Amino acid sequence: MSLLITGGTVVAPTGAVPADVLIDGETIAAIFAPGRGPEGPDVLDATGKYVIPGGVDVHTHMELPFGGTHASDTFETGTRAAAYGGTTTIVDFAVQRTGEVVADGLAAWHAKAEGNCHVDYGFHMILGGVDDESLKAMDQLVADEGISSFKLFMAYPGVFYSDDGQILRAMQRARDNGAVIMMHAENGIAIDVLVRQALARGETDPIYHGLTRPAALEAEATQRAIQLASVANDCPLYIVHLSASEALAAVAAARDLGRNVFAETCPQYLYLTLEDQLGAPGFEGAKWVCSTPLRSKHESHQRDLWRGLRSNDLAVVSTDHCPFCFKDQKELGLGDFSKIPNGIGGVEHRVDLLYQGVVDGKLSLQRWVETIATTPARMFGLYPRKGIIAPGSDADIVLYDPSGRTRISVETHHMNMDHSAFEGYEIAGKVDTVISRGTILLAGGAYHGRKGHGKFLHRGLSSYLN
Ligand code: DUC
Ligand code: ZN
Ligand code: ZN
Repeated sequence: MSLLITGGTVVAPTGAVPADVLIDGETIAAIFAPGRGPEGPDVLDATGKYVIPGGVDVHTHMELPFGGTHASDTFETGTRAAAYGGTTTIVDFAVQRTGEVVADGLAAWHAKAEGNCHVDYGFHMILGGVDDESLKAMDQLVADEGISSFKLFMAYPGVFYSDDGQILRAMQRARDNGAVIMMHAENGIAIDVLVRQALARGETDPIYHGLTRPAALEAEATQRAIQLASVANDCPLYIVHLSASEALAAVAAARDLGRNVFAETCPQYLYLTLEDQLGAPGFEGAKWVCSTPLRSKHESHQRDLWRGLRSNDLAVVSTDHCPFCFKDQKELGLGDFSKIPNGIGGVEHRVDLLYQGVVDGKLSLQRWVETIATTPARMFGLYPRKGIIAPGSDADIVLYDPSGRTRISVETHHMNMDHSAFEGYEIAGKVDTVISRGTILLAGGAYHGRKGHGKFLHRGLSSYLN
C-alpha cells in the first residue's frame, strides 16, 4: 500500500524543509517538493505539522527484575505507551545476571519480547559478570545476534558491579569486536559506605537516596571509565543517564581530545530536581528515586545539560524507562530509602518533553530530532534504517503538531504505572500521528497498533564513531 504525506515540514538534523513523503509498503519510497508527488496513493494531510522520524529510545527496561521486584511495564504495555508518545523503536537491556550464561539471559529477553511488542525493538546486553566465557559471548553476540553494545556497572556492588579489571577486559574485547561499552558511572563502593552511614544516623527518607550519591562520585566514575577506555585503545564508551555537571565536564574534555566518548541524558534530569521531587514531603519522593539521582536545583546541572545537548557533548536523550508503581513497589523502601526500587517511567513522554525544550528556546528543531531519533540510531547500528526520513529507510514517521497541547498525567498516560513522574506538565505541542514501517499506529486520537507488530532489530556496529 502507498501513502503520500503532504503539506508538512520534514525535519532532519540538517534542516527543516517543506516536503511530501511517499511511503510504499514498509519503507519510504521518495521525497518530493510540495505538491510534486504522484497521484494515486492515499493522502495523509500534514499541513501545519512537523514530519519527523519516529523516536528511537535506546534505554528502556521492560519487565526488568530489579530491587526485589519487576519493572511494571511489560514489553506489550511499554511499547504501546512508546507508540502513543511517538517512539517507534526501543533498545532494551537484556540481562546476564551474575553467574548466569550470557546466551541464557539473552534467550530470556527474546522470550519476553517476541510477539508482544507494538514497535520495533533491539537489545543491548548487560554483563553481570566479566570472565573468559562472557568475553567470548560478546564476540558471538556482535557477530551473530545483532547485539553490538554492552552495559557495565560501576555501581551496585554484589548485584551488577564490575571492578576496574573486569571493565578493562570488556573494553579491550569491545575494541577488538567493534562493540560500544555503555557505562553506569557511579562509584558504587563509596556510595554503599555513604548509604550505610546515612541509615545508621536514621536518615531513611527518599531524599537521602540523592544525598548519598553525590555528583562527585558520578564524576569520579565517569572520569575513571574514560581513562580505562583510553587504556583499551580508545574503546568506544557511552555514558548512560548522565545527570551531573561535573560528569559532563569529564565527557566534554575527552571529546575535545577527539576521543570516542559519548553520553546520554534523560528528561528527568532536564526537568526534575533533588529538592522539588526527591525531597517531596513524607515518602512521596520515592516516585523519583532513580540512579543516577536527580540533582540539586541550586547547582548548575540542568543549565549545563541543556547546553551539552546543544554542543553535542550530550549526543542522545533516552528515558531509562524503568517504571515501578508507588503501591507495593516503591513502598518496599518505606523506612529505608536503599530498598526503594530505582527507576522512573517515561518512555511515553520523551518526544514531547524535548519538544518543550524547542518551545523554550533551549534546543533547535534540528537538534530535537537529532537527539531523540537520528543520533541514537547512528550510535547503536540502526541507521539509516531508523532515525531519518530518507528513501529506503523504514517508514517510521511521526506527525507532530506544534499547535497542539499535551498534558501529562497518570489519568491519561498508557504506561503501567500508578503515578506519573511528570504529573501536570504541559507541553506546547502534541504527537498527532504515528506510523511504524508504513502501518498507522495512532491517528486522530485513535490507536490502531497491535502487539506483535514490533519486530526484533538485528543491529549492526555503531556508525557514529570517529
Ligand atoms: N540504571 C539504569 O540504567 N536503569 C535503572 C537503574 C539503574 O541504576
Ligand atoms: Zn544504570
Ligand atoms: Zn537503565
